[in-house]
Amino acid sequence: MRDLAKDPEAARRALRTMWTARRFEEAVDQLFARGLMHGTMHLSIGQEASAVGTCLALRPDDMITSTHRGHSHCIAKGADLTRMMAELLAKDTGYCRGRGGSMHIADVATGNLGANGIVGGGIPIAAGAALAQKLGGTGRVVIAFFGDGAANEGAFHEAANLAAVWELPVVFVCENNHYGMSMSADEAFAIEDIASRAAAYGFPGITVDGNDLQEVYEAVSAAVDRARAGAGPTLVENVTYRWKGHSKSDKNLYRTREEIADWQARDPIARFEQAVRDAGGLVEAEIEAARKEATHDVREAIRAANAAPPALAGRDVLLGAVYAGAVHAEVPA
Ligand SMILES: Cc1ncc(C[n+]2csc(CCOP(=O)(O)OP(=O)(O)O)c2C)c(N)n1
Repeated sequence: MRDLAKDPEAARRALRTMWTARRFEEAVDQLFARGLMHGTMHLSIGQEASAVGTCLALRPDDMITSTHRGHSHCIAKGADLTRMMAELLAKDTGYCRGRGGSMHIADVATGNLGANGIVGGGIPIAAGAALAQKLGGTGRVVIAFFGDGAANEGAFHEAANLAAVWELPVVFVCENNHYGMSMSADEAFAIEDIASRAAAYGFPGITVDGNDLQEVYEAVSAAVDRARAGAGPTLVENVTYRWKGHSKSDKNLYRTREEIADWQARDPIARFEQAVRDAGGLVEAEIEAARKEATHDVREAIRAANAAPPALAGRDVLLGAVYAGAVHAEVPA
């Protein structure tokens, strides 16, 4: 298995992508605080190794489905930063022409079948997409990203069962960040590892340190190889932590400052940088360059998105994006 920290090209790409995800979310956090961004959003700061390690194990034509906490998944799969930023700033050049916001970014061109505001909603979509790949003989694999809370949804269990029975080329990637809103996973589960649920459906499950890029990459790579070989699904549980609240309305009253600080000390990006230093994959100036490039890319995305025209509003525009033509024509004024 490739050692990402030793491989200069892979290390550079991984660092730049993790920093881009981090800087993007720090920027939208600030834009929101300044009243320049509306609605809500869910930040995945602290979870970057899960998104990036997983997508590094994919081919460009493989696919993902994402969640309400999906910025880093979109970025790791190759989404255009300016179109993402434009979507969050309600601009006409956004992925949904500014009508969807943070939770509705889909980018079929990079294999991203969409974020999803319905907890667990992306899991059956991934299984369905995997069925299409199997029937079409495309050799592509589909990743379903979801949280610990989603593992208690019926959608997870139904999709897991069908994927197992039909040996679908899908990998279930559970990002166990310890909370579903304010509900601690310790209270929501009577099992130690969410990965153990795979056994109930007859496929392998593995729990890894989700803040360790290499561990995530290795586990998902093995699962992707298995799926591509026609052997069916795997459940990979990435144990991680979100530093910020659940969403913009979260007062963070259900966990302690000490707990958050403890996890911040396990920052997945700082850890990988240290691994790269130790392995000699990149010199300090190259590590610094990856950080700077990410900061620059995010600034450019904000600049370009700010300059773009606002999303169009009005009844016809909005209904036109929801209903097919014939149905639209019948909606009374
Ligand atoms: C079907 C459904 N139920 C409830 C909600 C409200 N809701 C939004 S996010 C969330 C928690 C999800 O937790 P988890 O799956 O662990 O993901 P995380 O937020 O931790 O990334 C809930 C209950 C929803 N959007 N959809």
